[in-house]
Amino acid sequence: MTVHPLQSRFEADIASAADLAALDAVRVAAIGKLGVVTQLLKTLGGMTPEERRVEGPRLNTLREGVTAAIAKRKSVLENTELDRRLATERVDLSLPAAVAPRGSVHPVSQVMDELTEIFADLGFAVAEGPEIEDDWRNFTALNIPETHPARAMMDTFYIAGEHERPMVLRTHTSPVQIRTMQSEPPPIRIIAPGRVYRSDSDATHTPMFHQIEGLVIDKGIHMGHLKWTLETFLKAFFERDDVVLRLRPSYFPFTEPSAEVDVGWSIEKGRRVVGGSEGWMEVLGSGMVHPRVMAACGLDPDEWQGFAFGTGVDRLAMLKYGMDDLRAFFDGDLRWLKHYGFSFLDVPTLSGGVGA
Ligand code: 2NM
Repeated sequence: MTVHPLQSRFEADIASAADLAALDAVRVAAIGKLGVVTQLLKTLGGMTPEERRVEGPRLNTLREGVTAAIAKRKSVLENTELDRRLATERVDLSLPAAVAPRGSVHPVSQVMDELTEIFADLGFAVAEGPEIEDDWRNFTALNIPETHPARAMMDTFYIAGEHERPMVLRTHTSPVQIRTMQSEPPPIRIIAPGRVYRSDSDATHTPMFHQIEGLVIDKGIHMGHLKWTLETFLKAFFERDDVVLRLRPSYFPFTEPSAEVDVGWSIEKGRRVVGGSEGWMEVLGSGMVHPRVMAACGLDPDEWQGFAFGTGVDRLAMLKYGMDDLRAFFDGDLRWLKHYGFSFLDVPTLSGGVGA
């Protein structure tokens, strides 16, 4: 059998097809419905048997050869196309991920996270409670008498309502400690961070602010445990080993004895920083939980002892990060947030060590 003279022409056309479109044009011209080879195959019917015996195998071989050559060339061209795309459509992993503006963490959230992290390292769990509290848990259970000025209309937001007992916007997170003592058996080690409300508004007071309180209840707990815990916490929080504490005797209805806690400050590069003891500033209130508070929560004060402490999260944030106007915290000004805000995952911990 001789090779059809058209075979080499089509093979040359196929080999020189530069892309898939050009190759398809060759396919249509050769073996498409109106293609040359298809038309030639149709002429077989009008041939003599002798002519057909020569021409039939030759034309079939031609069609098969062209079909196979096209398939082979097609796969080569497809691979070339894929290589080109892989080379040119590369993802540049070195480009910064965020094209849209990135958010930042509010200083209050940042400090809340820092405090939570530090106390978690010390074995404290986080407890939460409602911001609308009953008057009993906010005041009475905490040994705050009916006549105490903190209960006055001008100091506390009362909620009129269907409740038998008056409801208030909690003035501290202490009612969360009350709830915990009522519902969980000791030993207790918790912190209660959250929003609190007082009818007060000037450069250093906002009607809503943030507190964190801590409570430890166990057997044989004394002021030494309180002092060590607060010292360890303040060193971790201010990220300095030279934090000095001063406990001043004080009075709170819910603790006895009570102590206000000052930290020493000193001047570094013309700025007042925490550390050393050139002067003092108050950062915490604390004391041993009053036996009447224990009893109100159903705990026997002869069996259990505990210490508690409380501080303002906003004030701690101002102190640590050098912000001067408390009102700016809640203005929602994005320029302020951009200036003072934090990036994610930037929280110092006790285990991370000082200066981490
Ligand atoms: C403070 C200061 C001292 C305190 C006491 C209690 C409770 F519920 F255990 F009695 N919770 N928080 C406390 C004690 C809070 O804040 C300045």
